[in-house]
This record gives sequence, C-alpha cells and structure tokens, in this order.
Amino acid sequence: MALAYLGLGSNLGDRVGFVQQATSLLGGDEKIKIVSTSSFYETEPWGFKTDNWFVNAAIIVSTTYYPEELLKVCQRIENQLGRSRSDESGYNDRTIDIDIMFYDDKVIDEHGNGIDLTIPHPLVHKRAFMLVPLLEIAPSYIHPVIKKSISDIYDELDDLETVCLYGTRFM
Ligand code: PH2
Ligand code: MG
Ligand code: MG
Repeated sequence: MALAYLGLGSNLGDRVGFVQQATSLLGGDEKIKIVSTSSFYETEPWGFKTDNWFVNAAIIVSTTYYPEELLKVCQRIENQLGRSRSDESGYNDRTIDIDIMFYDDKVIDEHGNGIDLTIPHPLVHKRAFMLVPLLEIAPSYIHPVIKKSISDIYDELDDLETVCLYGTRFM
C-alpha cells in the first residue's frame, strides 16, 4: 500500500463539481481509498493567459496501484470528465486535471512506451496553487528530491500568485 498525493484542478464549467466528481471516481476505484482532502482554493491561472480562474485542491489517497497504473487511472477519469487536449503546445483550459505530485517518497522519471511520468511533479515546489492545498493536509511531508518539508518550501516561495480559500473541506 502506497500513499499518493494528487493535485486536482479545473477552470471550465462547474469547477468545484468536477473536482468533487474526480475525487469520488478515484475513491470508487477498488484499489484506491481517499485518505484526506484539502479545502478548495480559487487560483490565478499560472503559466498561461486565460480569463478562467482555477479551482484547485489536493488529496491524499492510499493505493495498491503502481505509479504507472495510477497515472492511467487518473487519465481515464480526466477523459471521463470531458478533458480534451488540444494539439497546441502549452497549457489549456480544462474541465479537470489530476496530477500525481508525490508517490510515497519515490523518485521516478519514466518516458516512452506511452508513459510520461515524473514524480515528484517537476513544478510542485514552484506553484502556490499546489503547495497551499498541500500545506493543509501534508505540511510535514518531505520532498524526496529537495529534502525539505512542504511548509519550508512554501515559506521560501517568493513568486506568489493569488490563491484564495474558496470552500471548506469537501468530504
Ligand atoms: N494547471 C496548469 C497550469 N496552470 N494554474 C492554476 N492556477 N491552477 C492549475 O491547476 C494550473 C495552472 C497545468 O496543469
Ligand atoms: Mg497540471
Ligand atoms: Mg496533468
């Protein structure tokens, strides 16, 4: 059994509803249990220009899936919730994005054969929209590459985009 730390984000349609549906679809999988969930945050789009602000949250799940299998499950749920990926490079608006931020304390870099997986998420330490929800549910988790806790990484983050509490814990 492993613990995986997932980041959820939506900036299209019923944003809170998509984050909630993604969480219940994950929890409905026989090999996944939801361990904890953060509040919802409304966040300024990071890294691209769009009028649509995000709702972001973080959850911890326990799972018997290997990381590659968990990635496939996340992608299947993204598709199920209407995620479409455009051919343009860069970020796009989306109904739901499910990212694996951490998987136990594993460090993984796997590319090819239909897999594109980097754990820890390569940008987690730079993004307030990931760190702020994590701060609520895993402040003492040690980033296995940077070797610092989530709260220390957050304290040292200088480039703070706007992240507002949007709703309380949802399960
Ligand atoms: N996801 C991105 C790019 N930018 N900005 C915010 N605020 N929230 C996100 O979830 C997000 C983003 C790529 O996945
Ligand atoms: Mg993402
Ligand atoms: Mg993603």
